[in-house]
Amino acid sequence: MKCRSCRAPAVIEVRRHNAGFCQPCFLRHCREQVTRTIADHHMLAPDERVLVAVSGGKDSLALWDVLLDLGYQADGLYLGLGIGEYSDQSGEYAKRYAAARGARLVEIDIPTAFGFDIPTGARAAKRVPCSACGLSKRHLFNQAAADGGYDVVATGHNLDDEAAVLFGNVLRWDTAYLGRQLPVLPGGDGFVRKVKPLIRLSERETAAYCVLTGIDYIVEECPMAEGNKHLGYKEALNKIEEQSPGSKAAFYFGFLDRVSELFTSVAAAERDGLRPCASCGAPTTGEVCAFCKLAARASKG
Ligand code: Q46
Ligand code: ZN
Repeated sequence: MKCRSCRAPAVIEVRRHNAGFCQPCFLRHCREQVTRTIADHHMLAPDERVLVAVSGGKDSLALWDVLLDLGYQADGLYLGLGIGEYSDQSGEYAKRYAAARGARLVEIDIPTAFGFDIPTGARAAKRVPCSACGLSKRHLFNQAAADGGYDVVATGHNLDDEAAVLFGNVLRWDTAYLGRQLPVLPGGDGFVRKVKPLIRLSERETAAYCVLTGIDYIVEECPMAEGNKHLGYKEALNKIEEQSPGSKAAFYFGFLDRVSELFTSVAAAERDGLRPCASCGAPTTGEVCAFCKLAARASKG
């Protein structure tokens, strides 16, 4: 197979685009997809300060790398979740990348800063680990970005992630989640803007990007992910994609272009009811935000 752009031998085939790419043209393709996403959704202005949520995995490191290459002022934020060896190792990958690239990495270790780790916190709050983890990440990324004076938080969600989340939201017809499942969540009311610049790249493409640029990333999945619904949805969509390449992109971008607007009012209504958390000041619907509740339950053990 030959490269679609320059006819040199291809190193990767992207069936969704019915195209092969050589190494330089593939890396350019990745940058172009991100540039197009940022422009289409008005994600970032050139002079804005970006905080990239970095896990040490392929998606977040590829995102950070592309944003730096495109000239954005992008710092990384690594959250230590206290998930045993997995957290120790993923933190090392994040730090190694930052050092090699001469980029700034902000680090927050949840056990050190708040006195609990995600598995313990989840047990104490009777939540599944990914739920305790997800709410902690959302809270702490937002807080760190606000405290550090960043204009925007960027996360490495890729096309496979977004299609799988959409699949789950549609299966349950969760209209509030559907209204919030956007590539850009606007800032205001205590929220820093959140953007997902990798939605036009698949998981396989972000992995190839890292391999072809020599970025070392943690390959192991988080041990808590095992058996979660999200992985099941991904597998189901992978089967469909194998039979008809392009299905995931059609499903997700069709939703963004033609359907998502129908649900944004449901999500907007939710935002209207927000007030500052009595304990930390973060926007919440209750008296105390979900993160402060989790921290309080975890400290009682
Ligand atoms: S880190 Fe956290 Fe993920 Fe691990 S506990 Fe679940 S949500 S699986 S992206
Ligand atoms: Zn709070």
